Amino acid sequence: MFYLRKLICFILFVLLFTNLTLRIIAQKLTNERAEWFKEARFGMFIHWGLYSAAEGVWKGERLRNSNDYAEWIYYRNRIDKEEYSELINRFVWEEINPEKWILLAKEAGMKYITITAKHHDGFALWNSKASKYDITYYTAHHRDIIKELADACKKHGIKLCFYYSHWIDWEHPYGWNHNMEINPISNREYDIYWQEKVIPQVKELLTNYGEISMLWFDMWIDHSKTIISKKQLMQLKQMIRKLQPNCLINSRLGLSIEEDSDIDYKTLADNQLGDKKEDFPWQSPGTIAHSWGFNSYENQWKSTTSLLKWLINNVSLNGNYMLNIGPRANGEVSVEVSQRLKDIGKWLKINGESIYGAGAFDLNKNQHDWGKITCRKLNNGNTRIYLHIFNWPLNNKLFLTGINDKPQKAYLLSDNSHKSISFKHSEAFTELILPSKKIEQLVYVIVLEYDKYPTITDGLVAKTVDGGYSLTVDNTTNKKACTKVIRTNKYYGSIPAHIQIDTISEYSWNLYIDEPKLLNVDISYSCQSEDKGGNFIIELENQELKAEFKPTGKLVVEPNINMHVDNYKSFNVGKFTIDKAGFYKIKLKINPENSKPKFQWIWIR
Ligand code: JFZ
Repeated sequence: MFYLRKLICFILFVLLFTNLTLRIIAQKLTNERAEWFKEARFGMFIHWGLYSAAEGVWKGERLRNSNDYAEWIYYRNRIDKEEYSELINRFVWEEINPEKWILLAKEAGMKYITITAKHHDGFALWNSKASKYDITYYTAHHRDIIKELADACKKHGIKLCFYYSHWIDWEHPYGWNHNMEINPISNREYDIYWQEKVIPQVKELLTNYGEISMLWFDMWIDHSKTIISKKQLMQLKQMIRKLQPNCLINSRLGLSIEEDSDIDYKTLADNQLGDKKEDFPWQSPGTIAHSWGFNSYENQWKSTTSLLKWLINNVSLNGNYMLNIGPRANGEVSVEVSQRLKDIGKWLKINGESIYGAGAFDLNKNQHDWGKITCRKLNNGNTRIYLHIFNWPLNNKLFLTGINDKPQKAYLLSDNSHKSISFKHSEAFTELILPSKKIEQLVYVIVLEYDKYPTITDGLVAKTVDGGYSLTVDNTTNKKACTKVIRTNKYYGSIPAHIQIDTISEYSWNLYIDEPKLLNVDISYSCQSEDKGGNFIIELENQELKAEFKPTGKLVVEPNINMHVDNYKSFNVGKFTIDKAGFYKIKLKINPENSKPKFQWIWIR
């Protein structure tokens, strides 16, 4: 009996230990594999295939459904497979040169490319032994675009990655297409597709084209919700690990990084900006207009500055950005696309230090209204903080709230001579006196050099560009309050974020005020009650301002009957005197009585 218990304990211990160590090792390897990816930060997505020749139109009819993804035309416009494959005849082969795409990526400052080796239409851009539905067969054995790209990538030092549509395949009789939600196939049938197309094709891609840096799968729902089984995904993943152990795999394989720590990075939804700092690698795929594949009806182009800010935003949260080009069937990249990429490249040539290999700093992502911060630790123990100024202050004074250490030096990244920018520092506040703005850079970057990794004072409300403090329902120290914030997009978002006050409540904010002054205090709320009653007190140390809620009534948002919302109005409640610079706590105490106010913000300046 005794021995049996000992034996069971021993077995349990071994199981637990090996499982744990294996998981830790897996995570560690994952991180090492993804080092280049974190360094790279910016990549090119290329959507190119038979659909490129349709240009978003089929037999005179534009893409069906309100969705303009031109690479979906086969499915959306219910095209016959043989007719669809005739699109190959529109390709202008003598003009097609994939090396040009690689040169464009290079000029744009991108470090890797991801080409749609096989998209949902099932058509392979390489010489595939596993399926005749491929480019070499249809071009009478003349072209293998994947091979040409692999050579160009090698020549120009760009990492090569493949998009492979594993889940959806409209060409194979047993590949998934969404109509199978009403006309299902069996798991056994799906496995025929899996074993005779997916597994051999991915094997070809990982065997015949040299080093592949990542595979970008595209199933945006979890495997539990569709036909693919976890077993099939594991089979695919294990084969990839065996063939190319350094190849990254994204979460759109259909396994989340939460379910499987061996997945290398998380792919957000299409054009979804990062919103949260993460410690694992992640990426947003983005388009410059809307469609991924070439669409002749495209007309809403994002500006170069928006795209650049998107890249900066992601890096400031430890993320990557992969921006798409959809070349035409003659290989041409439209000028709207190439011009934007070249302009981003020009910016990166000068300012790339704040992007490549840089990452998030510890301050709150929305701390400052002037822009975003990235950070880099140097080998000698020094740290550089990069302030990306999206909104240059009119008075040329830049306020940085929350860093406790004094920088050793400040300069503009685009200034070759690194001429010092003057600044003052006290406690948790740094004020920079910027040179007057020139208009050469889309976004100016200021470098702050520290002789160590600077510490922060967390949770301070930052001084805004115009010198005030905005105390909101989101930046209160009362964490619970933030979860009670009411946001609604009703009536074009005309109802601001607020907290409904039903009982006696208290909120507080921490500030660093950098100079003695008289501060005006305003509060914004909505109060529907006509009854007298309900009051609030705003306190700063031993000073207090007291007032009663006033009815604010309703607001007609649009000149349409019945479109009325609560009216949020700002009221001045008095002044606070600040005798000396320092840390302060501001408290708001609300007694709603019958008035049931909705609190929005306090503004101090
Ligand atoms: C997929 C593809 O269907 C599309 O053609 C393109 O290749 C894009 C990059 O990826 O599109 C998606 C991806 C995610 C969602 C919807 C469509 N999603 O999260 O709902």
